[in-house]
Amino acid sequence: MRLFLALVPPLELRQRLGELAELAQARCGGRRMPEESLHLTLAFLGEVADARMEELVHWVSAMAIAPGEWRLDHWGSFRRPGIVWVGGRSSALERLHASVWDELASFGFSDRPGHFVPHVTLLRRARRQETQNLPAIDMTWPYRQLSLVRSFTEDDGARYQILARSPAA
Ligand code: 2AM
Repeated sequence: MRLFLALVPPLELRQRLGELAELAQARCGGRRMPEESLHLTLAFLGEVADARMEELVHWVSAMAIAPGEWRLDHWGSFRRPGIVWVGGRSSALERLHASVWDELASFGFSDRPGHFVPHVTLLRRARRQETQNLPAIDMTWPYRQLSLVRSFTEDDGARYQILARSPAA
């Protein structure tokens, strides 16, 4: 199964991100991420065997993370596959990303990316990636726990299921 570790936004922020996704879609086209699917990926694990998934559920369920606040302050895009996102640099998230990958290495996961760009994908397959005239962003995302998420591919896009959460810090 396809798994990743993510931060899930609090409800109020999720709604605001959903509104931004609508604005962005009106300008850029493409497919909007459903509001309930919005997240920040901390670590993409790819295909994972069932037995390994159980180990990960135990690990995440007992994981203590330092709580923090992520400030989102800019729009961005990745050329392929037409991703439009909002995000912000954060040394706290970089530390969390590094410590999660250090622990993942002990499980044998070695696809640690060289570069971490904290972002929330709002659109996929955007026709245009002109974000310069979209409204300025200044949001704070308080986070206290990490989620282990399963991704299912369906005809109209991916669906996500939370398999485990770390205890709220
Ligand atoms: P994206 O939003 O920038 O596309 C579930 O698919 C999550 O994992 C998405 O947030 C996606 O990031 C990320 N993801 C998917 N495939 C990936 C890959 N090959 N490498 C890194 N992250 C990936």
